[in-house]
Order: sequence, then structure tokens, then C-alpha cells
Amino acid sequence: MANGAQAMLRTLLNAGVEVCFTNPGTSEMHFVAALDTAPEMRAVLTLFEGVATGAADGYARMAGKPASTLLHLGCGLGNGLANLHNARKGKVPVVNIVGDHATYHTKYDAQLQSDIETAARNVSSWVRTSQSTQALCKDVVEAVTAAKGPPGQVATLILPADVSWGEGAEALPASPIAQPPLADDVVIERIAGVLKSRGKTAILLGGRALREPGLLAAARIAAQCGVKLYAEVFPTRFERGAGLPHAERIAYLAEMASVQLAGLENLILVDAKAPVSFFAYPGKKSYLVPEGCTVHELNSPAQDAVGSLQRLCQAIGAAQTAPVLQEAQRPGRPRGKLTAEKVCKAVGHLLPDNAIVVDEAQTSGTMLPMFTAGAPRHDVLALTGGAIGQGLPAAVGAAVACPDRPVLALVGDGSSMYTIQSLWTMAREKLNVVSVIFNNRSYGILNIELERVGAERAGPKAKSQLDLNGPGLDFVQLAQGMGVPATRAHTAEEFTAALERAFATPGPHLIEAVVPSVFSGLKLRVLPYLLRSLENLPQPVARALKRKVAP
Ligand SMILES: Cc1ncc(C[n+]2csc(CCOP(=O)(O)OP(=O)(O)O)c2C)c(N)n1
Repeated sequence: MANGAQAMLRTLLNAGVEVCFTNPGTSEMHFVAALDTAPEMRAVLTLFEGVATGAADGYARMAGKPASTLLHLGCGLGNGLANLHNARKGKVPVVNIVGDHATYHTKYDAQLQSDIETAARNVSSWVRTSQSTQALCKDVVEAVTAAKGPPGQVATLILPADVSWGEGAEALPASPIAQPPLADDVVIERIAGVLKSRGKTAILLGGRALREPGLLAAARIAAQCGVKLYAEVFPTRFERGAGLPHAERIAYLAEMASVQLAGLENLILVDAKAPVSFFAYPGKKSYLVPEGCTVHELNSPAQDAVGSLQRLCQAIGAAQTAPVLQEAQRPGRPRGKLTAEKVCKAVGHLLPDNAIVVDEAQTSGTMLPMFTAGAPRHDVLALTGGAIGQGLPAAVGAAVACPDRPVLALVGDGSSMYTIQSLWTMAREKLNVVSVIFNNRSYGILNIELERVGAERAGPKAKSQLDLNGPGLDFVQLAQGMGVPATRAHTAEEFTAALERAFATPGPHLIEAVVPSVFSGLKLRVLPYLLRSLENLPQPVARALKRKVAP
């Protein structure tokens, strides 16, 4: 027999939840005290709830199982919502434990009293306030089961303080996870028929299909049927690099995505949604599937995407077909004044084997896919839900999940400031994370969005809302103040040397890359970047795009 918190921790461990990213308060003190009764549970303190939730997201993407968070009532959960939103969009399992007032205290409407369930529902498919110490462990088992899915989801268990401190709880074993079913045979047969037809067809891979087994099955199909492979625009976890099949990511800019998809007659979705524009723009399309193109969904989110893809591969007789694999190739060492492009080039030049790349570089990362396509095999974690402030926390989580792998976080200066406290956790936990902050002193992307939404005649007051100059952010001092060794690079030579040193030295490092904004200057200067960022773009398509964007 144990108190609620002790039994809860044991039940979490029984279900394979071994890490808790915490930011506790008084209502969570019994949970905190119980941590010493559960030595196998790694408790990682974060200094802001958005770090805890983003770290839980990054952890689960790499560990393939959920971590838990420990958050302080509705306000703590609220601070963590943006990164829980990213996890939800990426179908990433997370188990939130949110402390609450004791059940008999709520009627007094004390200062921190709030409607936690309402806050939780926005991001969680499963929400419950545990009603008694006796029922708590059953609730924990259900929460973890719901989080694991498939699909992975956010589950939020609200833990009243008296349920936590009450005696008489008993830990429970995990409930078995059911094997997800394959897609229906009729669906597989129908899509096999589409692949055998002569129509112009592409396969759009997302979610779990972007890991090696899914990529290999898709590449066999592609080689057999001559279809093109695309990856969703912001993948949860994308395994890529030399020796793996290549899939071209759908572009963020709808104008470019439309060019990629132009002329398609069939689009086969594997663990992915049909592409839509990130935002609506006056006079532009939201739904990016071209007219006349039929969309075929291989699997539902609850079905086994990879198994279904492998079955499809067999159905078209491609199981023995050789997939086309990416050749090893790296760009040379960049030279001269530092630019975002040269940072990406240096990353391609130096990326260590088996790295985890967290990409929240925004505009500065436009050239990253091209320069790293033939780098040693690596994983890319992207901003699945578009809520910025995810990169540094996700790097924390990925490094906790994979202590033997190098983690590289590429983050815009604006994005980094949402959750800059992540650096402190990296230092405290001695995580092998190299954080590169692109200091272009602006919310660069919003400058181009200002034009895209048609608000071109913006005045100085409007433009100042997108400008981070004055006071200039000093990321070296910020990092050093949180215990992370840091350096600033103005030239490609300085940056490359710093990156080399950082990868070679264990523990966290930060490099502030001082770069001009990719989108500063005229629209026409932007175009080459946009066009070259589309890997393997066929020349006629590139010409068509050029005409369209800059007639
Ligand atoms: C939670 C949240 N708040 C605000 C935004 C709007 N937003 C999108 S990009 C961006 C600026 C990104 O700036 P930075 O990271 O410096 O990259 P850059 O655009 O300069 O490449 C902002 C504020 C968002 N997407 N999510």
C-alpha cells in the first residue's frame, strides 16, 4: 500500500513511462516527494511549462513512447499549451499530469482555481480528473493507453492534491497495447489498381510512414510504378540521408506546393492529410490538391500505416524491386561572410552520423533539405503544429531519449525566445545538444507574409512589429547566463570551426549565427532561394513557377 502519488509513479513506470518533465507547484508536492520512491523515473526540471511539454514531444518522437509532464494547475497547463498543440498535430503521445487543488478546496475558488479540463480539452483527446486515490492507478493506465494510441495523442490526467496524498493506492500493471489493424483489402486492391494505371500519380508520406520501413516500401513502389514520393510539409520524424530513399517535402509556400502537385491525376495518402495552404490568402486556393486529381487514403490514423504500405507493395509485385537510395554527398566548406545558406551548407558539410536535427530555422532553413540530402543518415523533427517555441524544448527531449546521438537544434532568433529557458535544462542535464540560433534580428517570415496577405503598404509602425533590432539580442550572454558555453559567428569560417568544435565536445553548446534575413530586399532576390529550395525540381516546372511568381 502506498499513497496515491507513489502508486501513480509505479504505475507509470509499469507502463513504460520513465521520464517526467516537471515544473511543479504546491499542489504537486506529494508527487514530487514520491519521486524518491521511484528511482527509475527520470525527473527533468524545466523552468517554463512550454519547455516541459515541448521536451515531452521531442522525447516521444525519438523514444517511440510517451514521457509524462508534471504541470501546476490550469495556469501551468496553459503555459504549456502551444507545444502540446504541436504534439497533437504530430500525433505524438504525451501524458500530462496536472496537479489541482484538493477536491474539498475547489468550492472556495482560491487564487489558482480554474477550469483545468476546459484548458486541457483543446489539445488532449483524453481528459480526466481523478476522483479518488483508489481509482487513480486505473486512471493512469487508461491515460497511458490513450496516449500510446495509435494514433499517438495527448492525454491529460488531473490530479487533485488529496487524491495524490491519500493512502491506500495500489500500483497496476500496464494494459496490453492492441496491434493496429491493416488497411482493408479492398482499399489496398483499389490503390494497387491506381498504381498500375497510367495516370500521373504521387504518394504523399506522413507520420509513421517517414521512417525507414515505410520509406523503403514506398520507394519500391515508386521504382516499380514510376510514381513520385513526397513527404508532408512538417514531418513529425523524418529519417533521411545517404542510404535511405529520398522523398521531397511539400513546400511551405502554397504557391510552390501547387507547382509540385500540378498535373497530378492521383494522390495516394499514407498516414498523411491532403495538402492545404498553411493560411488563407486573399484570392488564393486553400486546398492544394489540383482540380481533377483523385485523392486515395491508404490508412486511417488508427490503422497500421507501414504494414499497409508493405501490403500494398506486395499487391503490386514490388516486394523485391530495388528501391532508389540517396547517394552519399556533402557540400564543400563554406567561405566568406556568413549567411543562412552558408550555415545550412556547413551543417551539410559536418553533420555527424546518426544526428537528430530539430528544424525550427524558419526562413533561415530554406536551403537545409538540399544541403543535407546526402549527409549521413539522420532524423529531422519539424514544427508539426506551427506554434513556434518548439525547437529548443524538442531538442531537450530528443537528447534525453537518445543520449548517444548528437542533437542539432536549428532555431530562428524569434522562435528561440519563446522557450529560451530550455538552455538551462540542457546545461543541468549535460545534454549533447548543439543549438544554432539564426540571429537575423527579425521575424523574417512575417515580412514576406505581410506581402502575401496583400498588406503591402505597411508603414513603419507595422514593420516595427516584425523587427527584433533594438535592443539586439545577445544569445552568447543569454546562453552563458544559463550555463551553456556559447560563441558568435560572423563568417562562414568562424561558424564552421565552431560547429566542428561543438560536435566534438560533449555537453550543450550554442552558436549564434549572425546572418542577414533571407527575405530582406526585393521580392526578386527571394526567388532564387525559393526555387532552389525545391529539391530536384524539374526545369520546366521551375520555369513555370518563375513565370507565376514573377511574371
Ligand atoms: C505560438 C506562436 N506565436 C506566434 C507565431 C507567429 N509567427 C510565425 S513565424 C514567427 C517569427 C519567426 O521568427 P524567427 O524565428 O526569427 O524566424 P525568421 O522568420 O526570422 O526566419 C512568428 C512570430 C506562431 N507561429 N506561433
